[in-house]
Amino acid sequence: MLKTEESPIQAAVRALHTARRVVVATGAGMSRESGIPTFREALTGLWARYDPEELATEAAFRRHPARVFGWYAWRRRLVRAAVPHAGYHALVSLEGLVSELAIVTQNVDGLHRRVGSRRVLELHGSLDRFSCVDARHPFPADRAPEPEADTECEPPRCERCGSPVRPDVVWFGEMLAAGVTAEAWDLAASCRAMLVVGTSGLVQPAAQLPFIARDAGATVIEVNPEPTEISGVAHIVCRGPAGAVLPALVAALSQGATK
Ligand code: BV8
Repeated sequence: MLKTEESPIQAAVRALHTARRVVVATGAGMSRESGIPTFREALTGLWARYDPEELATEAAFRRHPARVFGWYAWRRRLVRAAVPHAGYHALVSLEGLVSELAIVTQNVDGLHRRVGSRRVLELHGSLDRFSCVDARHPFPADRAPEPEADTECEPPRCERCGSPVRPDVVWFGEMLAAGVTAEAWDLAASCRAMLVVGTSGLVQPAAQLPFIARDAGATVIEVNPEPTEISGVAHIVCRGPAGAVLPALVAALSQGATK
């Protein structure tokens, strides 16, 4: 995919320039430069001794509701304090440079929506929403307790059935919502270019998206400072942080657009 004298950014610009439909698939690395730790890093403080894949399950919540609810309250505080970096704003600008752009994110922090990206599919739900664990009755976010310190926190009870309230995210062992999954798979199978940003490609089924795009003939472009499970399927690899690579990519694309 790379011409000999081309840099990865130039090759990516060439692919984006001709792509009618572009999908950007993002993972936890997309929020790293906004101060939100990724899953593979050690968690800080109270949570350093727990494995996220242990805490992010219904079984953990039913066994230790205050610990799991407190962990999400801690993450919500991090997210509220987070400032979306230049890479987020570059993706908003990218909407004006390609015919059709959709963001499919594994992240639950809502940062793409916060900066104004228009079409965002949240495969794994959102920290901003709550529902009860037994019947998934919605629970008003403004009623959720917001403990100041990083401590365990008893979840509120559902006003309709009395079961404990959980964050409205997809836990390990849970199915993704059918609608958003179907839409994301359709986009991956019909896009002409897919930017894969900040994901280790370890969590299924989200990790299939770049493979679906590649099999459908799209150009797959990875943006990540480290090699990942996706690197082997990417036609173009931009080795670097999202906060630097995405602005550089969009600046080069917009210069090309004005030529
Ligand atoms: C499912 C929401 C059907 C919650 C998340 C055994 C039993 C049950 C299931 C399984 C099983 N074995 C496998 C499975 C399937 C399981 C899975 O994939 N497990 C993995 C661990 C092997 N998947 C599921 O359970 C899914 N459901 O399969 O249902 C089913 C049902 C029953 C039984 C079988 C199958 C549901 C998965 C969704 C889980 N929920 N999030 C919450 O957030 O608390 S997943 C969560 O972790 C994130 O959403 C994200 O998806 C994932 C973390 O991955 P990444 O985003 O890639 O982040 P990571 O930290 O790994 O990597 C960061 C990357 O960023 C790195 O590459 C790094 O280099 C890079 N980076 C760092 N800095 C930067 C950067 N990049 C750019 N710029 C930078 N500055």
